[in-house]
Amino acid sequence: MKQKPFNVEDIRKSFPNLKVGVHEKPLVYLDNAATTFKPQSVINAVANHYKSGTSNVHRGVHTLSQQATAAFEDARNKVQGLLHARKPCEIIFTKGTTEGINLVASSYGQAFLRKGDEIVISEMEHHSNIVPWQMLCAAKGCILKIAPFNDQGELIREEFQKLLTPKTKLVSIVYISNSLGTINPIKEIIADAHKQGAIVLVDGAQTVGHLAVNVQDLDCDFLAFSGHKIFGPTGVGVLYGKESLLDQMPPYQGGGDMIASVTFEKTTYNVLPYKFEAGTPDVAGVIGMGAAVDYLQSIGLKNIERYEQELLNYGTKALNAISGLRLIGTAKNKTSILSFVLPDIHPHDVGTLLDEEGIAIRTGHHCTQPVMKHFNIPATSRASFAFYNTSAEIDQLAQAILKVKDVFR
Ligand code: C6P
Repeated sequence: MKQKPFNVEDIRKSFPNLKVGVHEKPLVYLDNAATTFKPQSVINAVANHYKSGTSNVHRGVHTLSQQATAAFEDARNKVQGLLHARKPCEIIFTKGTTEGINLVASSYGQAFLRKGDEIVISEMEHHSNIVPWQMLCAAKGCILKIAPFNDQGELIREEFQKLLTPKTKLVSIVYISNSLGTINPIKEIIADAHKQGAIVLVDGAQTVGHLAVNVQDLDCDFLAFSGHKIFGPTGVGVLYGKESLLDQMPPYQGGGDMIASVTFEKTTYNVLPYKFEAGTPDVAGVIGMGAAVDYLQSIGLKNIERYEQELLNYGTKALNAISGLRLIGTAKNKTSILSFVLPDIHPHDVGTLLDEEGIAIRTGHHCTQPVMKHFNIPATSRASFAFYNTSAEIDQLAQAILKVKDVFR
């Protein structure tokens, strides 16, 4: 796909939501790790499906159904291209990252994990990559092991390696932490785990759409992400899985579309990827996610990565200049997420006062309570950038934080 030169002002014009005002101030949206705004092309793709293309997929011989099926499968090809997967059948459409991880825990876990087997995750996981494994361990008698991170928020590789034994059957690790911004050395982690014969699931929720991802180069066995964090619709996502593994796994849910034949005596299952896509999918959402992939490709992941690193460097300097402000997550290899605390000011107060200035950030534990426990804090304020943010917006953020400090002085 042809890429235009990177121009943030042009890019901003594609996002209608950037134009809204909050408290009669222009909106500064810095909550992109929670969800991203949608370019007009994504909004059009979803609206056009409902305006003139509404139909179910894989079920009809009529024209609209054929067209919807073609657009739906085209979105699968686009995601395959984005992730550099070997085949489209390795792309399973889900509701999002959470469902992708639950699918693996439930299907792979139930079929292949046994009592005493070990699962390794890290201390910086989102709850979506903790709770499904705890549930599996409770059901099957497996053991969950936790790889720690240091006070910069970097995974301690030697400690992780020490946890890997021949009993380790599965490793599930976040690529980029949503509360620290740390970029984990995921390729090395995957290689470590494979040496012990463990399979690896990568939580790519904060990665896809920010870094170029090549699942063949990483050699991950599974990777999950959400459409709404890659400038696509909410309610859709992707689980990538190696064909050889997906083929061996039992279905996650039963219902329409995932079967080859059904009798009361015996049901046989559909081929990949449909075996894992029971019921009517979010057709418009998947088509919208395909449009989001097109949009990302038109800007170029390398350009996005470079620009977001510039924003991170600028933002880190700006926030470090505020006396008393402490950044939580100072890894050498980081992406554009800045979590911080201010002495004696609760993050919820920071969030509320920034909102009055038109600045949207997230405050709380960010669904990573163990990360908060590590730093012995209840919550952080988190500014998270996307490629449509600007250094001027970061200046506004810094000014507004100074104002918050004045209010509490
Ligand atoms: N993090 C945040 O504000 P879902 O909800 O399924 O789209 O994504 C879950 C998820 C899993 N892993 C990571 C690393 C994530 O960041 C998230 C979602 C949002 O940070 C909402 S809690």
